[in-house]
Amino acid sequence: MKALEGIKVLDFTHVQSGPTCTQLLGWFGADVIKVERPGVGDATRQQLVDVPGADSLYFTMLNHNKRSIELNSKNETGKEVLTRLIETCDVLVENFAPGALDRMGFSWERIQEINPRIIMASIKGFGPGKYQDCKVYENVAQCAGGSASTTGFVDGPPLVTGAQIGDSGTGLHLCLGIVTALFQREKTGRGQKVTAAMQDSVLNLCRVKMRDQQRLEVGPLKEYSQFGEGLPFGDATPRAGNDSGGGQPGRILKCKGWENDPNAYTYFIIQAAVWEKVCDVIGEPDWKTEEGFATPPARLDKLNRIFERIEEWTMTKTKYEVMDLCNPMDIPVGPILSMKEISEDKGLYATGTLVKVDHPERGEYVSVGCPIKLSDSDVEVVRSPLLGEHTTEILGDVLGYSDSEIEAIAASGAVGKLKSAAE
Ligand code: CAO
Repeated sequence: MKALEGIKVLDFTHVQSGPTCTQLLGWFGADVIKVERPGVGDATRQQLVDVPGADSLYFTMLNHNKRSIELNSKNETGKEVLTRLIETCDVLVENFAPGALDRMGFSWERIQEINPRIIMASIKGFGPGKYQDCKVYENVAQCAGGSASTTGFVDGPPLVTGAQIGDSGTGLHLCLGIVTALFQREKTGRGQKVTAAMQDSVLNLCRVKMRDQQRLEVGPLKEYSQFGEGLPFGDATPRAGNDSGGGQPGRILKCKGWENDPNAYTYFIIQAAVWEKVCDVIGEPDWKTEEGFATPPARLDKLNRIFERIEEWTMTKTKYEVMDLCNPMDIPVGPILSMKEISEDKGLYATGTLVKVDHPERGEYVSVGCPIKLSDSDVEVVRSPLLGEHTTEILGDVLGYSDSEIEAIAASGAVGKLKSAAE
C-alpha cells in the first residue's frame, strides 16, 4: 500500500512548478490524472526537444506516475467531463495564469459547489496585491523573492541560481499544503483552497537573508567576508559570494586539476569547533594559539589569508581526497560535483534518487527519482504518459461513461482522437 493510495488528483498543471507537485503526489501513491489540451498538451512536451518526435526530457522528467487525458475545457461537452472529474477527485492542482480557471467557468466557488470535499491547490507568481495578475517564470520569482539580490559576489551583478527554487521549490511548498489539507479534511470533512505564490516560496527559502537584513540595521554583518575585507555595507543584505549562510566562514577552494577541470573545487568550512584540526591538516599548528588566529572574532579580518593557505593545501589534493581526509576529522567539506559525476554515482541509483526509465518513444533515460523516502510507502517511478494515452480509460473506468457515450464525447471535439489499445 502507498501513503496516498485512493486519493485522486485532477492535475491541471503545466510547465514546471505545478507538475513537480503532482509528480510527488503520484510518487506517494495518488492517482494523478493530467488534463491536457487536445492535440497540444503541456507545452514542455515540445520544449528543448532532443529526440525528434518524442516527448522532451523537460516533460518526461516532471511527469512520471501520471495518466493523461486530452480534454478541451472550453468546449461545452469538455466542461461537463471536467465537472465529472471535479466531482470524482479529491484534489485539483493548477498553475494557470491568474484568472484562467475563472475564465473557463470554474471559479473556486463553483468548484466547491460541485464538490465540497475537494482541495483546490494553486500556484501563482505573486500573492494578492499589485502584482497578482502577472504571469511569472522561474527567474522572475528568484528575483522578486530576494534570492537574486543576495546571490553572486559583492562587486558583481545579481545572479540567479541553477536550483529551480521558484518552480520546483513552490511545487514542494504546494505539495505540503495539499497533504496538510487532506489531513485536516479527515477531521472536518471539508475541502479547502491551498495557494502557494512563487515569490513567497522563494522568500521562505531566503529566510536567513531576511534575518541578516534586520541584523544589518544594528551593525555590520561580521561573518560576511566583506566585513573582514573592510568593505562598507549598504542598507540591504549584500551578495555574500560563497560565504556560508550560517555564519561559519566557508569558501570554495581550488583542488588538484582545477586548471583543466571546471569542477575541481571543494567547499571548505572552518568551523570554530574544528579549528585546531584544520591548523594541523594544513600544516599551520602555530595558528592554534597565535594571537590573531586563535579565536573566531580575531580571524575575521584574516579570512582571505587563511583560505589562501588552506587552498595551497587543497590544490595538492583532489576534491575527493580532501573529503576523505577531512571527513573523519569532522571538518565540513564538500566536493563540487558536476551533473556528469552525479549521473554516474551508483550509490544514488541504489537509493532510487536517480533512476533509469524506459520510454516507448525515446528509449532509456536517466531521471531524478523521489528525493523523499518513506519506509512504508515505496516509490516506483513509472514513465510519463503520452499525450491522451489514457483518455478512453479515464472516461470509462474513472468517470463511468459507456462506450457509446465516449464515442459521443469524442465526436463533440471535447477530447482528442481516441487511441485504441494497440496504439
Ligand atoms: N483546454 C482548453 N484551454 C486550456 C486548457 C485545456 N485543457 N488548458 C489550458 N487552457 C488555456 C487556458 O485556459 C488559457 O486560456 P485563457 O488565456 O483564454 O484564459 C490558456 O490555455 C493559456 O494558459 P496560461 O495563460 O496559463 O498559459 P501561458 O503559457 O500563457 O502562461 C505561465 C504560462 C506559466 C506563465 C502561466 O500559466 C502562469 O503565470 N502560471 C502561474 C505561475 C507559474 O506556475 N509559473 C511557473 C511557470 S514554470 O513552471
